[in-house]
Amino acid sequence: MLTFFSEGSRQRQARSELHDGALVTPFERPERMDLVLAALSKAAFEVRSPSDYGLAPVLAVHDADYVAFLENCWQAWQAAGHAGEAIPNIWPARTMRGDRIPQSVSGQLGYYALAAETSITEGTFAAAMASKDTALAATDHTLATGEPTFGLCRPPGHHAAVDQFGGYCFFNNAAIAAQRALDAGKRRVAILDVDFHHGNGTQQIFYRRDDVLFASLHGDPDVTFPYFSGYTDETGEGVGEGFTINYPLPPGTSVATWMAALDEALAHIHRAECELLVVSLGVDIFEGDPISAFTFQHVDFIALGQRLAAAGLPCVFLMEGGYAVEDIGVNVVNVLQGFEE
Ligand code: SP5
Ligand code: ZN
Repeated sequence: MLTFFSEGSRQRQARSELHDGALVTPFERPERMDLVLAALSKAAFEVRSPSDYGLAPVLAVHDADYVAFLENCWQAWQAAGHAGEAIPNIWPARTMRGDRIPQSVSGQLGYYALAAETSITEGTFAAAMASKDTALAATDHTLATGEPTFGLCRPPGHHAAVDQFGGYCFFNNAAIAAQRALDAGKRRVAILDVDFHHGNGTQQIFYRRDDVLFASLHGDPDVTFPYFSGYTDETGEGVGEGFTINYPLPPGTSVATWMAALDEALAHIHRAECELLVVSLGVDIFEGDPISAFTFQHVDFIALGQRLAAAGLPCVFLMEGGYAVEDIGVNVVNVLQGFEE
C-alpha cells in the first residue's frame, strides 16, 4: 500500500511526559516512526514525501487563535524564562472562568490543553505541520485513484479538538483529512477510530454535523484516558444526532468481543452511506502496549485489515497511537496487508 511520511515529523523531540507523577521520556517518541518505516520497507511498501499544504486545511477544522497559540507557544515560554518544556499546570476548572484567554503563556497552556502529559517543545509545531501534510497527501491520493493509502502521521491527531491539544496530539489529522474529502466533493465521510483511547477531539469537531460519521472503539473512559469523553450516550447533537457512535469496552476485552463491536460500527457506517473511510489507526490495542489494556496479538491485526476491506469503501489509514515500540511496525503492516489480501 502506498505510504506517505514526512521527515518533518522528527522535529518533535520532546524529553518530558508527566506519567505516574514523574517526568519520563515520552511514550510517543520519534523511534516509533523508524520501526514502522523498517517494517514497511521489509514488506516492500513504497514511501513518498507529502507536499506542503500550508495552514488553510488546518484552519478548516481548528480555530485560528489555537493554531497561533501552537505556533508561538515555545517562543513565548522561552521568553518567559522557563527552563523546561512547556507543560500546563492550571486549567479553567468547573468552578472558574472558562471564557477568558489569559495573556500569560502559562494561562494559555491551561486554556488550550486538555491533558498535562503532552509538552510543547521547539519543533512541535513543525512536526504537527508535517503530520497533517502526510494525512492530506494520503487523502488526495485515495481521492484521485480510489486506492487505499497509509499516512504515517506523527504526531498523532485524534485527541486534538477544535481548540485543544493533548494526548500527544496537536492537529487532528483525521478531521483535516475528512474535511479535505468533503471539500473535494464527497458527500459523507466515515472516521473509524480503532485506537485504544477515545478520539475525543475528532468527536468534538464533528459532533453537530451529519457529513462526517464518527465511530470509535476504545477503552471504557470510566477507567481509561481521556475519562471525560467516549461514553455510549454521546451520539451527536442537532443534525449530528446519530452520526457519533461509541463502543467503550472494558480493559482486557477479548479480540472476539472487540471484533463484534467493529462489525456493528461497520454496519452503522454502511447504513449511513459514507463515501470514504478514514481509519484512525492506533495499534495501542496490542496486548503488549505499555499504556493500554486490550489484547490484540500480531495476527489479530491481519484480521482487522481484512474486516475493514470487506466494508468495500475507498480507505485512508492514518497513524494514531501505538507505544510497544518493538511491535508497532509489524502490527501496522499486518493491518495494511490484511486489507490488501
Ligand atoms: C494518540 C494516543 O494514543 N494518545 C494517548 C495519550 C495517553 N496519555 C495518557 C496516558 C495515561 C496512561 N496511564 C496508563 C496506566 C497504565 N498502567
Ligand atoms: Zn491511543
